[in-house]
Amino acid sequence: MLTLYTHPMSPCAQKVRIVLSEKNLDWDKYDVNLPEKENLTAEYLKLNPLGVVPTLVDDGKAIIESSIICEYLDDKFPQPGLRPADAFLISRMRFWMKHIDIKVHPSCGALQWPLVMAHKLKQLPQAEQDAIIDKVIEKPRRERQRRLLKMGYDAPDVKDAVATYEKTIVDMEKELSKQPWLAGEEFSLADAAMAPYFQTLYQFGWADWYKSRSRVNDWYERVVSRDSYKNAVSVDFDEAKLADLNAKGKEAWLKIQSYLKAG
Ligand SMILES: N[C@@H](CCC(=O)N[C@@H](CS)C(=O)NCC(=O)O)C(=O)O
Repeated sequence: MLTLYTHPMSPCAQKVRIVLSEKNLDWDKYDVNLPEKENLTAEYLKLNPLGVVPTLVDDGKAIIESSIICEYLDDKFPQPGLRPADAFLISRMRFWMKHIDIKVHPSCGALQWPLVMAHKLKQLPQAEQDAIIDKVIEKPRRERQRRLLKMGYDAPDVKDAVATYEKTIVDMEKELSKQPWLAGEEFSLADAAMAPYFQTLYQFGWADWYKSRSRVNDWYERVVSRDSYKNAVSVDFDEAKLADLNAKGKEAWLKIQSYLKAG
């Protein structure tokens, strides 16, 4: 039996949920309470020493890191396959997955975290805020969260995140002029991995960012219309939640636009 430790708003958990759904697998869901830092409890750290979601537990064995989980699922449950047949296209698929892990994911964190996570922490006394951030396992993440908590959208991380997203969208527009999906003629793990990072733009009301790029916009529309996306992502965003996130994203969008304009 498969159990996924997840969170509705986590893009890297969403990508695993898309893959589970593409493969029509049965799985149990455990929602980890990230705002309450359940991910840093001793019990959860036994499963995932990095203290993050997602974690997949298969037959008692924990698999961590979302891209590795996606490849594990494709190895263990090969039908339908989510990797291209051609070795070069597999290399392209892995390029995108690596780019997402290294660049897009932290950028998404910089844009999203001040709007959804920092708010709760800021209600605590300063010493408690510091103590919570001190427990974050990975140093780059810990320091990023500290900066974002203190500086919000004025943190340098946000400016870098905007540049990374912009370059990613431009590069995708180029790639998608050659082929319908990021790694060729078929939907692959690369598309499953990228899609949640566009959910972030959509949910905060920043869709104009990609809508002016016709191929990227068309790609995302095709992704969103798949059952896997509806089951894995859209299901967690009802109208009330989207309205709340849209409202939270309004002021941030002005800042993002000013960073885009400044280049
Ligand atoms: N490289 C990891 C990143 C995981 C990650 O950053 N997860 C976030 C949610 S999207 C998390 O658990 N954050 C908890 C925290 O920052 O305290 C993966 O791809 O699995």
